[in-house]
Amino acid sequence: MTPTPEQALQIYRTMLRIRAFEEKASELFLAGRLPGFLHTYIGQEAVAAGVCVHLTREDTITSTHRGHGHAVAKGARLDMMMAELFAKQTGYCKGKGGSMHIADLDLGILGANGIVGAGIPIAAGAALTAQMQGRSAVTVAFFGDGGSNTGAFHEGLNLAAVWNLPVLFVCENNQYAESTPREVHQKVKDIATRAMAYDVPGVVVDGMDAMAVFAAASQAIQRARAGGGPTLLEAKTYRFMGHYVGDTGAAYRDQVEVERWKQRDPIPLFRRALLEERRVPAAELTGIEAEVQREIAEAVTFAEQSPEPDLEEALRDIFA
Ligand SMILES: Cc1ncc(C[n+]2csc(CCOP(=O)(O)OP(=O)(O)O)c2C)c(N)n1
Repeated sequence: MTPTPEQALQIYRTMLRIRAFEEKASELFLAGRLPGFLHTYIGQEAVAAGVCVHLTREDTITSTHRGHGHAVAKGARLDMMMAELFAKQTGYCKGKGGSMHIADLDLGILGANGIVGAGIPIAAGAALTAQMQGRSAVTVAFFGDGGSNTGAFHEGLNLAAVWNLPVLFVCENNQYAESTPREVHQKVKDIATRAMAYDVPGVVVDGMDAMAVFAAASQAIQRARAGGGPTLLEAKTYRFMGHYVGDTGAAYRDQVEVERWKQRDPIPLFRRALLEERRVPAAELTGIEAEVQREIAEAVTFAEQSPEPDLEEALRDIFA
């Protein structure tokens, strides 16, 4: 299955919005303008864009410490995200969460999560809720290759399998868990083979190819909506930058490898496919690119001009 013309342009726009947002955020962070930590998703955009284009507002997602891309793809506003990074009152968590805790329940974004693997059982729980309420909503859990080694992964997959839950587990295998190469922390060649242990389908897809992600996600999501239960989708991808902004990655991976993956940067790859295979006029793509740049500039202005949270805000929304 291939995207409709509207879906194809939506995927392209989403990838650009993620890339531009994070390039700007990295620049601001390195200039000392943002507090906290930033983990960029640059290089992995085809996964969030190719999966989330299938989701409606009623569907839900869980995310990781590398969560900007998932939030953007599920419909988050860039200005509120940027304000959150600036720790301003107008941010998604009123400036109290920062990069790793962006959530919007109305958009079905159940939250980024700094605890590796923790979104997986939350996704199973959200899918169980939808199933018990008789709704056709699905939940997508995004996590990394490192996340697939946690107990939460195995518990989450097991429960989703035995209860036949409408959930798609998307493992973004970007080849590293912090500074540890995947083959050092995992014996299996394909993480998708772990699905076998739970008797659910395990699918490997090229995570640099938005069209391939689209097709694989389409099948798994349709299956989940129709009561067919969970799927484990492993997207082979790569993070172009270090583990966090400030980490160059030079200590644990060689530049030849990085350059080899950059040859398959998902954005120019998809742009070429739009131009050559789908005959989208270049002017249309240039127009989208300009709109996204404008949106980023406006998001930064919005964040800069927003007020700081009140001091009392620190004591609100505390549950324990
Ligand atoms: C439960 C838990 N253990 C360890 C950490 C420290 N930690 C933060 S990110 C990370 C690596 C995660 O790797 P992966 O899941 O592959 O995600 P990626 O960073 O590659 O996107 C680790 C071990 C943590 N945050 N939570």
